[in-house]
Amino acid sequence: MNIKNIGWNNFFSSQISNIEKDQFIPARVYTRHGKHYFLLCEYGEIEARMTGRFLHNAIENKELPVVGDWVLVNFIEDEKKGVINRILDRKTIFSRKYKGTRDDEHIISSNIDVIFYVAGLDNDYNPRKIERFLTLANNGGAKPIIILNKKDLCTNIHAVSEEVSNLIQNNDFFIISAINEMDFDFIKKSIPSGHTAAFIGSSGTGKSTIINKLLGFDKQKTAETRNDSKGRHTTTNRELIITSWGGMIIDTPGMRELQLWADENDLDSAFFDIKKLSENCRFRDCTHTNEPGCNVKKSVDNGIISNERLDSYLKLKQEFKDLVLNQQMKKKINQKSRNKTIFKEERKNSKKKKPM
Ligand SMILES: Nc1nc2c(ncn2[C@@H]2O[C@H](COP(=O)(O)OP(=O)(O)OP(=O)(O)O)[C@@H](O)[C@H]2O)c(=O)[nH]1
Ligand SMILES: [Mg+2]
Ligand SMILES: [Zn+2]
Repeated sequence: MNIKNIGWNNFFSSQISNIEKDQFIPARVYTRHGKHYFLLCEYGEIEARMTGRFLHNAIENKELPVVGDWVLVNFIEDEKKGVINRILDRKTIFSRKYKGTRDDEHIISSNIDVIFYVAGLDNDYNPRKIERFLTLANNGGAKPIIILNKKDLCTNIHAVSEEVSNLIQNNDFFIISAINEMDFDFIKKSIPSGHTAAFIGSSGTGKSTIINKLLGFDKQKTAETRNDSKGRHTTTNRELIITSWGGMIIDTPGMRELQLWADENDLDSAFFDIKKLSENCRFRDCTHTNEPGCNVKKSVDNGIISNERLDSYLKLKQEFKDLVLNQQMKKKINQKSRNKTIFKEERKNSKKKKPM
């Protein structure tokens, strides 16, 4: 396998030292089952695990490989097995916050060029979810594209289309019916050979159905959407699939929530209209809640932006503030933990050096 066909380029090759070149081969993670990683490399598909040291030193979740990552592997050719030594820096990521109290970054996939957010035009459609997605996508560097699926179940396509086009600025969006659509060229064109796209969204919105149509055969299992909020979670694993035209696709399990993982600029670019309007607020640090001379509030009263959009912005802003605070606290804890590991290793090494 020529690894250039699966996304290998200068960004990654420039990260490898000459010593590493002699010891390791680069490989891309295409799926993972527990501690078993399945990789693609010049020798084809191989299975790999992490070194004990790697696992031991990984304090944060983002320090472990995810689907899409490029890793350096110590490859044992006879066994077709490898040991992962390190992860190469990621070019792009799509992350959310781990649900619940564990304030950790959850990288859903890495080194993706495009990220498709699939929403179902049945009961899943919610413009607030699209705003949230765009904020997260802005953080990771991949190009966001929105697919509104199940057009056949929607009676007010015109209104939805108008609403979404007001939310997305220069980003693309498509309204489709995956079960009826014959031509998927518009999606294929966004994933040229050597490029990688990930599909994300709630369970049952049709991600796997779209992927099967793109592939031309039913590779991914699909199942009827449940009518309650639980969803079915038909896809249970992330997997990178190489298509016949050379583009790569990552299917992901449905997500109920996209908790914020972003920085302030990401929020500003997703809410570009609010950002612009706020330039004319009387106070520079206006919170757009109850200050006099707030141009954002005035614009809500004048119908320029909706109250829901402003609420959504303020909610994300608060989430962002909480995230920053928690991160500062966590950084301190992690640093302590790292210092402890370094201290232990130093002690171990100094013991080894002692003469017998
Ligand atoms: N009516 C209608 N149903 C669709 C459309 N696209 C997909 N479906 C149906 O929606 C259901 C869920 O589709 P999946 O492709 O399994 O959804 P998914 O997003 O992969 O779900 P998870 O794997 O659970 O995240 C299936 O029964 C599909 O046949 C569409 O355009 N219209
Ligand atoms: Mg699926
Ligand atoms: Zn204001």
